[in-house]
Amino acid sequence: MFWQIFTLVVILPGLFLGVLLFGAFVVVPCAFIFASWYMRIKERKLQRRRRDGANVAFFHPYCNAGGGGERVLWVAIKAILTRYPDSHIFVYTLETAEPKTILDKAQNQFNVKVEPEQVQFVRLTMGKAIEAKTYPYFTLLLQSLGSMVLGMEALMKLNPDVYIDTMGCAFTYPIFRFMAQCPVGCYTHYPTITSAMMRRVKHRLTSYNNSSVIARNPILTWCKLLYYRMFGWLYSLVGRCADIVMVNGTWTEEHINELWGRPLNTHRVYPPCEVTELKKLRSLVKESDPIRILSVAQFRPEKDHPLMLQAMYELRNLLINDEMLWNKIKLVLVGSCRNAEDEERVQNLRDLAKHLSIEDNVQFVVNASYAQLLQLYQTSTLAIHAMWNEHFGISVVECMAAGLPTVAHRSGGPLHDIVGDAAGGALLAAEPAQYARQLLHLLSVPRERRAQIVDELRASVDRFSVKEFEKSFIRAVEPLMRIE
Ligand SMILES: *[C@@H]1O[C@H](CO)[C@@H](O)[C@H](O)[C@H]1NC(C)=O
Ligand SMILES: *[C@@H]1O[C@H](CO)[C@@H](O)[C@H](O)[C@H]1NC(C)=O
Ligand SMILES: *[C@@H]1O[C@H](CO)[C@@H](O)[C@H](O)[C@H]1NC(C)=O
Ligand SMILES: CC(=O)N[C@H]1CO[C@H](CO)[C@@H](O)[C@@H]1O
Repeated sequence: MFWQIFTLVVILPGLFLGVLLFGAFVVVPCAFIFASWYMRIKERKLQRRRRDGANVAFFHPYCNAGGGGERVLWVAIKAILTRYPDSHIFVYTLETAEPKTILDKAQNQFNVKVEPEQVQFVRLTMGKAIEAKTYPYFTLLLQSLGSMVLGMEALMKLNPDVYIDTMGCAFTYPIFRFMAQCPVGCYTHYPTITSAMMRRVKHRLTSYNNSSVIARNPILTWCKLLYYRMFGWLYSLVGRCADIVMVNGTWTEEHINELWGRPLNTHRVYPPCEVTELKKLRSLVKESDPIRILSVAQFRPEKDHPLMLQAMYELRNLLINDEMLWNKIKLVLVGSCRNAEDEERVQNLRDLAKHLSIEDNVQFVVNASYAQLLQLYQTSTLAIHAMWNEHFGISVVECMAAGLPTVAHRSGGPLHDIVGDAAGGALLAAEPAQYARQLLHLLSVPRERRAQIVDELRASVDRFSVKEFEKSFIRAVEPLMRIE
């Protein structure tokens, strides 16, 4: 009884008063100081920017790696320099190589020429914080928090006017959005977490980096699911801090929209593909040559070479009355083998071809050189692609650029990104019989029409060219570069 009265009369009012005093003497003044400091920084930055041009900073810790992500980085830098000549480019990086070495590599590998005085490198040192091997457990979360540490280091070293992330480090966005007071743009190749990953945990599937102990134990499964959910929630929270989002294709766009839910600020900007050289290739097919159907795909299970062999089998059934034509047709499977498993796969494919008794019409070219591949592009008549749900399908784009009418799988990138409006020269299929019909359809195109189809094919891959990338990239980042 006494305690209840005591609580009512003393503790509760005391608490109330405490909160009130705390609010009046600590929170409000702090907020006030913070706000004025904030405005001053913003004002000072704006003055400098008006006078000297914008400082545009790219976050790309591994800018010398020479992969597809780096091509995006360098082409994007070049595009900004061309469109906004008075801007200053900075690259946050962990690389220790000399600027000249990095820029030379960009020129040799991607054919992008940037002068050393046009770009400055801001060297970061806390690389360990974002390496997956630093964290044996909770890799996803800890790595992301690590990227925040790296982002803080970056901000300490340079506070830019525009921040663009091309590595997909979403956890750095709030830092630059709120602490640096600058607009944030990002180019996302791949969401850090996808709902497919969560589904896999839920259904207790062991995939490459799961541990089977977790998959067998329901409580651990539940914990892991909770962890993924929480991470997904955090990821969507930080992702929404980006003012504009660029994604590299339909697949990524769908996932990012699901997670970040900002379709109006999300732009699809296809990465620049090097298609100009392939577009210059001239066909060297002679009347006496075999009719080659080319497949360019590593000998990996997901590439689904057996589907191509079954399609050939169906094609032979269609050509039962035209032995002459069938004897001329040759499926050429070009691809590399990475290891003994791949070699075994090739052997199995040979056996399957024999089993379907089409072995005389199938040719394997393992580990072809680039020169050999170019020659095959020029001496083939059609191309085929069979992988289900491929995210993009650069090999399809390359075959089309080389002027080969193509039949691709009706799913993923070929369906949503590539074949869409290729007009006649590129077709889709899913079943072996369908493949066979589409191939036959392309084979029976009359010669006059064929030249026209090839031109249309080549024109359609311009959507993936460097020029188109520059145009879409500039259009997307325009709002960031405007001074309001
Ligand atoms: C799972 O593996 C991928 C690729 O190796 C890695 O990026 C990711 O951080 C790993 N996730 C977890 C939870 O270990
Ligand atoms: C986008 O990036 C991912 C990851 O690198 C890749 O798998 C996918 O093919 C890319 N999409 C396009 C359209 O290039
Ligand atoms: C193809 O290359 C891989 C790795 O470079 C090698 O292990 C393999 O033996 C090669 N296969 C053939 C048939 O040349
Ligand atoms: C990294 C890891 O633990 N991978 C495991 C995923 O599950 C398979 C199947 O149980 C194991 O063989 C892997 O070692």
